[in-house]
Amino acid sequence: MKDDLGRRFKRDYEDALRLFLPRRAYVVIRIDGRGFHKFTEDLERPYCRALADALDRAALYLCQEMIGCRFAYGQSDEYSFLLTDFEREDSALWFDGNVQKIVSVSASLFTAAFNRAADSKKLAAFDSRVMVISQRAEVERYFLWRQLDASANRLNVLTLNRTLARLRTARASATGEKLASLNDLAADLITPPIRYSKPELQAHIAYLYTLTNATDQKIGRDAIERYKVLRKALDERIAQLNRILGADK
Ligand SMILES: Nc1nc2c(ncn2[C@@H]2O[C@H](COP(=O)(O)OP(=O)(O)OP(=O)(O)O)[C@@H](O)[C@H]2O)c(=O)[nH]1
Ligand SMILES: [Mg+2]
Repeated sequence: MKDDLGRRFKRDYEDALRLFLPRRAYVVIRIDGRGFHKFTEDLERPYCRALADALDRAALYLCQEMIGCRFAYGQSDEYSFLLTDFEREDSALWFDGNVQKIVSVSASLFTAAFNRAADSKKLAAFDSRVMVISQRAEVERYFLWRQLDASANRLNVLTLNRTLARLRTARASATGEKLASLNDLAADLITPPIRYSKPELQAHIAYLYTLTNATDQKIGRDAIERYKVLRKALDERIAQLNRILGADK
């Protein structure tokens, strides 16, 4: 009777949602800190070495626990892992590709290891998602996308915001020729809040940022080229601002 009940529950409920990954494909697992805007509010920004170290330790631990893990890349509050199961005829796939096992165990192992490594009174939690990518070139683009998210746009947006804040403060007290130079620079940097105005550097950077943050967009090398152009333009404006105001402290 007890065994019948168990079999029935397994068959009718548990097995109904038991999903398996296809074999011999690239598997990417991404772990992401839950509500880390809150968890990191007292940490150094934009980059906290201790946080990165704890994430690295958790990632190393998870790499060792997962079967077939080949590569990992982390930035901000996230880590992505690449798993493969096609090197040999008998290569295994972690948990035989059982999706619920993979996402729940990866999240819990990473969470446990991170909390052990982090010197924090707060308890951190991480979510996990798994995806299957059939083409190698798409896997490369995936990691490029996460890398771009880290290095290019965060830096661009942070630098841009800082520059705009400096410009705003300086314009509030400047007069005469200095004010005129600052106004010229502002016109070049800021899109005026009127319809049909020519989008200036701020709008271009904001656009690239939304593009690389939209998870359904594929990011290719053109986005990286675009970043380089925008970064150069932004650096030129910063140099101009420094000539007017003196170097930023
Ligand atoms: N101070 C500080 N904050 C960081 C650092 N790295 C990442 N963060 C913060 O971590 C957060 C990561 O953002 P998201 O993953 O998009 O958002 P989240 O608040 O974690 O929300 P969910 O992931 O949706 O649960 C951002 O708020 C970053 O500012 C760091 O080195 N220092
Ligand atoms: Mg997060």
